[in-house]
Amino acid sequence: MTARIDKALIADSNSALETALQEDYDALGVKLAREGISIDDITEKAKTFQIAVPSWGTGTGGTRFARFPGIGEPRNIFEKLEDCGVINDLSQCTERVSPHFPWDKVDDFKELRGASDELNLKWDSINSNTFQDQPDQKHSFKYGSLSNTSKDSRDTAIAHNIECIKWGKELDSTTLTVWVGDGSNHPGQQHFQHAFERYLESMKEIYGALPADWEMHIEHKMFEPAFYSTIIQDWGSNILAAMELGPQAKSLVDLGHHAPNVNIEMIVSRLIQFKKLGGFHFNDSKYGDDDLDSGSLHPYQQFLIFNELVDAEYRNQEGFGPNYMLDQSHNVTDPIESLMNSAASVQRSYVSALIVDRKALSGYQEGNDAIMASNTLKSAFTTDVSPILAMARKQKGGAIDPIAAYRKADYRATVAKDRPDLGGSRSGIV
Ligand code: PSV
Ligand code: MN
Repeated sequence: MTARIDKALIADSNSALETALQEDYDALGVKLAREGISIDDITEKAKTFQIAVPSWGTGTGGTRFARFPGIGEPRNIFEKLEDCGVINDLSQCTERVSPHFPWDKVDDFKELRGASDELNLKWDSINSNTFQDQPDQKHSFKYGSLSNTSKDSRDTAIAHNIECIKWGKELDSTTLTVWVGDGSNHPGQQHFQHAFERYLESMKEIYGALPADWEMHIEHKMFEPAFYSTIIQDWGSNILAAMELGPQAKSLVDLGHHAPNVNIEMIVSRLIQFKKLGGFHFNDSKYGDDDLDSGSLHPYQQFLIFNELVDAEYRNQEGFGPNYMLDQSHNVTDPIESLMNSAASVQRSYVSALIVDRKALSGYQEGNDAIMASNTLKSAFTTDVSPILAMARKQKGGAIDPIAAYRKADYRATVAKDRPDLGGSRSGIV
């Protein structure tokens, strides 16, 4: 069985909202036309926007204290895919799924390809996992993986990443994302330089196994699980590693992986400038790596990041084409609802950045008119582009109001019948 949202239900849910949407769209069209912008051109661009869904985001998240699973949770990658199919059917901007191995490992990758084809889904970046030991693992990652002092542990981590590339090829993916939790918990525990040398040596072996059309994305994170030092703790170590490895290695920016108040949009600009921006893990954060829903706390920061991205797009910046992906933990919401909301929130930032008056902004920057430069950005940010997002979804066959249509479909209750609670882990971060 393939669980889906009935197209008739989407059409029915849309019919009640269509008149109001058209009125709002026309009114926004008049406002944008005054600024010399064609709303239909922006809507066409909005329709091209895609952001990948992380397979693990479809399950209820948790903290190290507890996890409170909901009903009808997906129990394996096939069921996770079904949920991703629902998200894309309603949102129409999430046609890619990013798997995490070995969590999503299957015996038959052809079967998995068949399942994604049936749901009109494609595969995004492959995430390797060397931050936990597998049940039959001989050489532990307790003291690190790619940078472990033990060659056996390092070799185990290298072999896993190379296997991930092999599995990724079966899914037509072209990116490997490497995030490691390697680091130390005590001052003096680790020799910083030697640990980084070991990491780079291991990464070079994985890089050597990359097909010519693949990229390797390195993800930095300030802390956790190592709380004193982390091997790739910031974008500095990240870009150094990417430069050391070669042109196929780029940096990935997870919004939650920085110290509070860090100017992430400037990091993004630097990575663009040096052709090292590989991609994003979008989420929001108040304290640390909270993995809150994208744009739920800092929508202006998310917009400012897209201001840099759209600027690079308009300038046809060489080597620019980052992967967009969500990476969130949904502890108290239905993951499908959070993922739909977040995808739309990131798409909103993109669309808002599209309506920035770039010529005027450039003039204010050259003339050092700080107030007007800032107001130019604010003007785009405070323009409500919701009608463009809804129209883009509708024109692609999605829902004007994805959450309302999803709730009307009663999807969770329906799939819960086929997905009994397995009573698995109720604690820990997923
Ligand atoms: C680490 O916190 C991270 O952001 C990495 O992207 C992992 O692959 C993911 O979360 C899941 O643990
Ligand atoms: Mn991440």
